Amino acid sequence: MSDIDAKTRTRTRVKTARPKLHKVMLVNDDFTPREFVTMVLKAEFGMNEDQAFIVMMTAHQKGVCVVAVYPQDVAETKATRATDMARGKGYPLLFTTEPEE
Ligand code: TYC
Repeated sequence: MSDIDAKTRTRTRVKTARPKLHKVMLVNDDFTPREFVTMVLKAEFGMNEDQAFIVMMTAHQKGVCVVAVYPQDVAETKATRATDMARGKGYPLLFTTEPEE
């Protein structure tokens, strides 16, 4: 094979695209008690009291706060479980997911 042929051959891609991580977002509302939000953050996202309080207050003041990032399936499962915990008590608390940039 000539040099020109070798240079123009297509290379097999070695790098595998890393799947995008997804953010779990905490959305503020006017009804869910602060203590309940903090409890859910600790129970589902493994936060301690201080971490959970900061995330809860950030959502309370800004309207929304990033809770954590995970692979898509984990993010969706955790957001659903956390939201369902609130529905079980009749609260409108909402966790959403979105792909990281
Ligand atoms: N805003 C709620 C209240 O004052 C507390 C709250 C905080 C609710 C964060 C949801 O994502 C939330 N009781």
